[in-house]
Amino acid sequence: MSSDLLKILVLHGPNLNLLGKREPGIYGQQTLESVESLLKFEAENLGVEIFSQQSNHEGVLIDQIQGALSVFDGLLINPAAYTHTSVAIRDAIAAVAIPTVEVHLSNIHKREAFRHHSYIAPVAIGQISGFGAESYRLGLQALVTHLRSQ
Ligand code: CA2
Repeated sequence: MSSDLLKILVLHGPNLNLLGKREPGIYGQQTLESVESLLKFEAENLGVEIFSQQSNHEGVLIDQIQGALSVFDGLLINPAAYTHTSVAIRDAIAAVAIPTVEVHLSNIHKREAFRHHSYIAPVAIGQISGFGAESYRLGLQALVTHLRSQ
């Protein structure tokens, strides 16, 4: 990665590797690979660099967040089910204090009550939820706009 462009870490939480392969009625037809392509295209348009990783493991996601300190300027994260359970991921984001945008494919506020609460939202700049893969593109745009206005 060159040093002058904004660098964005994109993290996808558990089970998102199944995108496009299971439950298309809830999460859509697009695979994680196609979400990645869309994000790469948008990153090029915006003139930023992105590095993406999916993990099914909370500790791996926390290691990635900790490792982002002094390396990445922003974090775009779909914490998936950890959104609703993980104080540890929230603490990691708060500790590194890297501007963070939380994204969700589905509208978590329209779904089961247990999905309405996010541990991540209070440590994020904002949350985008319910636009399918477009949530990621909107999230990246919002994050870059925020970083450029700092
Ligand atoms: O809507 C979202 O993006 C979620 O973060 C997705 C999580 C869910 O637990 C959150 O409440 C909302 C689930 C990710 C699982 O993804 C799958 C994709 C295809 C098939 C099965 C699971």
